[in-house]
Amino acid sequence: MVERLVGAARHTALREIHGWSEVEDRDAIRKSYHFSNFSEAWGFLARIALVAEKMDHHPEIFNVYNRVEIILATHDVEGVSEKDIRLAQAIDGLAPERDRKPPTP
Ligand code: H2B
Repeated sequence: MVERLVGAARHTALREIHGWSEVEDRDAIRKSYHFSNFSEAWGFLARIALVAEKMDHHPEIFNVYNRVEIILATHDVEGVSEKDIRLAQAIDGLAPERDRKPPTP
């Protein structure tokens, strides 16, 4: 049974995924990715689709030209669960290296 992440477990989980932030008006997390052009952005989305289907957990996706915004939430718990954290990590694994790690100072 999947549970909504709250408290210390939530804090720790969110610290493990770089660049993801909490959505303001609902319990979900979001991240934006930027590419050189539409083709690169769409290639990224195609790879996300395969991973999401395999995980049976699906992101909300917004695309405008070279920009991709991903929002993750778990419907069953109306909030963020471990499933979203795992999908966020998988999506970051498909992203360009610059979007996976904190910027070097
Ligand atoms: N995706 C997301 N983001 N949240 C869910 O709760 C969810 C899903 N549930 N994909 C899955 C499918 C569920 O509807 C099926 C039946 O497993």
